[in-house]
Amino acid sequence: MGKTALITGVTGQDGSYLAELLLDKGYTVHGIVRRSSTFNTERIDHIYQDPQAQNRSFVLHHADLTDGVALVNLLRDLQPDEIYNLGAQSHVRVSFDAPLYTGDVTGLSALRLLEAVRASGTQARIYQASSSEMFGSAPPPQNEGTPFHPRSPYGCAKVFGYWATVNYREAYGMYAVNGILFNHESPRRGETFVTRKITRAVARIKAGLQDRLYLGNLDAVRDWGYAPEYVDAMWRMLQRDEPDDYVVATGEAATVRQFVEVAFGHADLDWTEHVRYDPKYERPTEVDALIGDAGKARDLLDWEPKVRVADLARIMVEADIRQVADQLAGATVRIDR
Ligand code: NDP
Ligand code: GDR
Repeated sequence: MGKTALITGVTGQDGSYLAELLLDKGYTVHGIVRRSSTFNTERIDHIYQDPQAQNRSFVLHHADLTDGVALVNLLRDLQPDEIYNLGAQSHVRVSFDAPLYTGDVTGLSALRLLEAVRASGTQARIYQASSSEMFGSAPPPQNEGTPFHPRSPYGCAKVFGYWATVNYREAYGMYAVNGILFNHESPRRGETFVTRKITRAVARIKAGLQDRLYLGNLDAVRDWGYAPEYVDAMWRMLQRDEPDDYVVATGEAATVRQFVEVAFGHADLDWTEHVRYDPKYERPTEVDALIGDAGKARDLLDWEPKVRVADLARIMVEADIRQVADQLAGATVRIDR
């Protein structure tokens, strides 16, 4: 019998790639989808299985991370082998506008899920989506031993989730791990995160659909990797004999400005003609530089990233150019695999 996994945040960037990976490995995958007045399953429509189909390997359930009873009931019924907690209000800038909501969904929900595991008697291994944002103003390179100094309500919430996971591991002997993932992107990245905002604008400018791109701080340094490779690291963390916490990163640094230059360059555009500053996109406190040291993941998980930032920008620009072309042709918009 194959294993069973539950993914929260299955409709997000990482959830969609992780669902594909686990299905390929023969898992039965269950995902939590929150109720929305518009469709929010675009990233997983291509793997959707009809509720009437026999022997489904991909099953969606309506639930919400803020509803602890729903989580207990679901876990009691499913008794999964692995749980990946990817659900979150994941936008750092938005967390300053909705700090309490972010604290609840992104922070407290990690604890809610751990308690639901206990209450339901599930023996599942648990992955918590921790973040390099927890390091905040701690100088790079950051690794598993770097002290946290979060710089946003989102970062604070993730620190709470991190320690709740460590505490449940120590208190109850749970197999619970933190993946401390640095920024990772793809053609499925949400349109308001900076890389996708840039690559989507490049495609639209190239097609004559827009002329300007307004951005905030171009000096921030990030360590950008490729999302499909990062979900593989998540899976590897749950296959070890002992639970532990791991940094996942490329170790390569680039500024937002450099990403802009490379992305516009791929489409033969001069970025200085199109990019303008809008202070609206600045944060009250910024994270200046995140550059990860993923040596532990390399040594213990045998995990190594292949896609570097220039390739990543190219992959995303090309996908957005195809998507804009599809839109202009009136075709069904494709989600790049
Ligand atoms: P996304 O923003 O793309 O996806 C977030 C997911 O969480 C979506 O499926 C969303 O549902 C779901 N969600 C939001 N609120 C709730 C809720 N109340 N109940 C249930 N589900 C909810 O994030 P990513 O895929 O990029 O990231 C996955 C996780 O990894 C997140 O926890 C993020 O904070 C963390 N992370 C991400 C990094 C990155 O660079 N991408 C780096 C480090 C950590 P809906 O589709 O309905 O909005
Ligand atoms: P981040 O990603 O905050 O690192 O969090 P984001 O892409 O939002 O910002 C990266 C950097 O770009 C600067 N920036 C802008 N950002 C946005 N979104 N929009 C702009 O117009 C803009 N202009 C400049 C930002 O100031 C920042 O320095 C992401 C999320 O996926 C988190 O969930 C995850 O935990 C971390 O990565 C690791």
